[in-house]
Amino acid sequence: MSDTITAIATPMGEGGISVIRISGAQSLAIASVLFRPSSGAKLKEFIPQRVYFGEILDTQSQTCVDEVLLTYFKAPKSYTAEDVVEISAHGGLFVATKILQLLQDQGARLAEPGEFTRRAFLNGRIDLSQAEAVTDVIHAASERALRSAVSQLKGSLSTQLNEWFERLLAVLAQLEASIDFSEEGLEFQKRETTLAEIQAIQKDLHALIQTYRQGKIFREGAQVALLGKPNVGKSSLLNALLKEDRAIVTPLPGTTRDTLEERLRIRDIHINIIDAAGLRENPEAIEKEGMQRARAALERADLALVIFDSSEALDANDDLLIREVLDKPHRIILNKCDLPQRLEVPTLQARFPNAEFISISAKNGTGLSGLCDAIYQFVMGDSSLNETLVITRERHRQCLVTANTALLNSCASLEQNLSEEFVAVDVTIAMDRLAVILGKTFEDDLLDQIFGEFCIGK
Ligand SMILES: Nc1nc2c(ncn2[C@@H]2O[C@H](COP(=O)(O)OP(=O)(O)OP(=O)(O)O)[C@@H](O)[C@H]2O)c(=O)[nH]1
Ligand SMILES: [Mg+2]
Repeated sequence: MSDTITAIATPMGEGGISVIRISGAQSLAIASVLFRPSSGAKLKEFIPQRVYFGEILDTQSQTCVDEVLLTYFKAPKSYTAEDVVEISAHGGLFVATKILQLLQDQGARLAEPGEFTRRAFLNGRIDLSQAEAVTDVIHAASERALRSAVSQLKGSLSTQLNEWFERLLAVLAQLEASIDFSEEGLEFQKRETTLAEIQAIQKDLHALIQTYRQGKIFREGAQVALLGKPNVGKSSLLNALLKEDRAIVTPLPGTTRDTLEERLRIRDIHINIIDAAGLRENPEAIEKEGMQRARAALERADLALVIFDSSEALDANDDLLIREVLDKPHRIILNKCDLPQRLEVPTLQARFPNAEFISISAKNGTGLSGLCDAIYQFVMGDSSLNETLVITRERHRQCLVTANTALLNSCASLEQNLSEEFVAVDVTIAMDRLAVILGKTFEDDLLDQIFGEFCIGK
């Protein structure tokens, strides 16, 4: 049986209330040593899911530490599926820490980060993808991120994966029956039927993998890089979008040397916007390093905002830029629209035949709302995806990619008339990967990694 753990569940600081949480078989016994309900109720009279008002007593000095509310959740109807007690004290760091210490003195152990949720998982109340969704809910910084996290928490992903798992299990059972009775020349299910079923699952699974780009952007925010040759106004644009003087702006080319990353909110989404050194040919030594960082930012970016100075003619440095950004999703920004225009727009349009061109002035703010709309539309992508299931984690994507390959292999084996054993091996691999996402099978290392991301008390 696991021990009883405790932690402060609210942020470390001053606030309205602090919640101290206890979980494990001894929760109520430990709490009741310190708690004096004003109603005079006895421990065994405590009714689950009911809130009791009373005092926490320092047992040594017999003094009142604080007036608190205590809630008792009886196993399995609690967050961890164990007996849980939550004490809501006044929101001060000292008082919460004092109560935490008193609980430890009575034998509760300080919880590790994420240990409450880990217990909820180990006790089978939620699966691993739901446990991961708990941190996603906590870290959600936008409406869309929150919606997808809550849907995963409620089991939308689990339901889909479990359905595929069960269908593959049925396929596997048929295959194994055919293997066992192959001597007798019996075929339990037509190979075409098995093939059609695996293909149907593979198709849907592949579609789910495709949602990762969108899902990751929802969870982590899109990476948007500002790129252009020196002096086109990248840093000015960053400052204009942030509405603060964040980056240094000067009339000298080569002002920005390092990359600078800031968070920007556009309606209900957030993006990480990166200002970088200008790209140009024949850079000096320091510039070279800055340009390397700019290229790294481009590499990581989901979207490149490619900036040109519309008051100047195109030159070799613009050309260098154009070659480097063509492979990335991009939008073309023509800055300095407040100055006389000298840029050969048709020439540029020929280089970016399908791109959207947005004319702005970072200096006086013209066109910025249109630019924000374009970024927003890029992030939201194909709106048909918005309400359906998305995957948001690299761990899930990797498992699904392996499962997808295995299913394709099993289809190939069926089509080539190979024996059922070959097909079964690949179906098993696919099922195993689905099981890993759900945490039906797991290694402790993986749990340490997942729950290590949590805060203490969650
Ligand atoms: N008139 C006008 N000037 C601008 C505009 N945007 C930027 N500038 C000016 O252009 C010069 C360069 O601006 P920066 O924002 O430093 O350009 P940058 O692309 O970050 O330059 P590097 O960091 O050197 O690569 C500054 O003098 C800005 O004031 C604009 O929209 N209109
Ligand atoms: Mg700059």
